[in-house]
Amino acid sequence: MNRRDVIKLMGGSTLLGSFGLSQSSVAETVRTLRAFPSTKRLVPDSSFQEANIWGFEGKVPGPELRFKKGEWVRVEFENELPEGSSIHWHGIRNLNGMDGVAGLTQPAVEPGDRFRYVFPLPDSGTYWYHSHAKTWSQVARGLYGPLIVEDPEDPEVDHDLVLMIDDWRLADDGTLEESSFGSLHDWAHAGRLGNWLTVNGESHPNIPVKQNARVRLRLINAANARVFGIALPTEGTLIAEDGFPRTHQLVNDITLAPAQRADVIWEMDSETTTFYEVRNGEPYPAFTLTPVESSEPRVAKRPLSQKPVAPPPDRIDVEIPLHMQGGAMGNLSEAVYHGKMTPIRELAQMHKKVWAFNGQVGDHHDALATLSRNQVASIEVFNDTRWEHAMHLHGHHFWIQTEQGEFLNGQRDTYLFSRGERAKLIFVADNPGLWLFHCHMLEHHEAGMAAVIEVV
Ligand SMILES: [Cu+2]
Repeated sequence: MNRRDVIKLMGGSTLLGSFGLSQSSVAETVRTLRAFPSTKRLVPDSSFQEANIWGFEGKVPGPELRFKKGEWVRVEFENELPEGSSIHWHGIRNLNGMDGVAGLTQPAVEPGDRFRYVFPLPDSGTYWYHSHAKTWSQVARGLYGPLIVEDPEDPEVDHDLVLMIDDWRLADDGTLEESSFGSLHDWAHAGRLGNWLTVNGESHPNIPVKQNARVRLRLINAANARVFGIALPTEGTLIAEDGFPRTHQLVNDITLAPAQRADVIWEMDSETTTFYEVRNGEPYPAFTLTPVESSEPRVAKRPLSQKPVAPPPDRIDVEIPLHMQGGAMGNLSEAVYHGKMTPIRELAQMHKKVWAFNGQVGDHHDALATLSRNQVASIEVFNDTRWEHAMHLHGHHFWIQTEQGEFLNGQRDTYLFSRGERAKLIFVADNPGLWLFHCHMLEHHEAGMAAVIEVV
């Protein structure tokens, strides 16, 4: 498939037809999300400067969008940024034309322009939205927010807390460090790692919670490249990952790669409790829950009821080998770029490309595979690099089968590959369109870790 075919397919897709709904029946309340530059105090000390950020409605995170399963999202995106942008609805099994990937499912929305996103929500869970144009810069500047989809079967809780975790790279005066945007060193190593942790845009926020409350923690990793580990002070029950239900499991800590989410039910007592980030050096306080007295009744602490977890398919129709190579200390000497075999030195210095899939510098143009609808596909990944990668498939959730043949619990949309790891990402290709498959370490994506999977 070539670029012309991609455009033809985009033009030919009918977004609403497959849902049997006419445009008029969905033209209801429309929420506006404007993206524009703003400022924010990231270091809460007046001897530091405010940072220049880009935010939805000028905020980081952007407004919390909360819907019920089956409802339609209607968002008018207005771009008041100095460059093109778009909104991707991460983890939503979306209509392809609403997936928000600039350059693949839509053109970038240019400054002063607008685009209306209209799509249904087939699944409940914890999701998020973020820019999908020049993401390595735009997401790092703050263009993200939570998207929560409620379900009547959700466990009853006293507090439903969304916790969006990010690391910012700040200069010594507390402003955003901008000179290192686009650093080839970052792109070839672990990506843009920050030096300042925020939760919901605040440094170590203190969140009031009723004594002895049952709390749902919706943890979301919004960082460009940092893998977080959040230690729970006492055991919690992990009920969902990447929005999808999983078999309940008592856990003491949560690992979250970029873009991953985890839903945990946690019982508060009457003590002030701090949750620490523990995967990146010394434990660092992420957020604190402070008990408040309240005469309001608490929800009954019934045993949590288990939502059904879909078993993996018992067949594979299409195997898609994916050899990931490149990066610093890697074994990639040359790769195909724009149809031409190119030495790695030239790729890095002339084009800022340092990663390859199957010997090809990835982009949005060529399909890695073309699948017929409802085929069961297995992306058989070999991470032949010295770096971790958080691989994200758009429009679908996959099962993960380890090299030993075991399936991990549940389904995810983003999976963290360790160095040298082999695993299969298995999914039912039930959503037609052009779907990006890429590393969510956003610098890796830009530097070559991207492919398109086409479902016809
Ligand atoms: Cu990566």
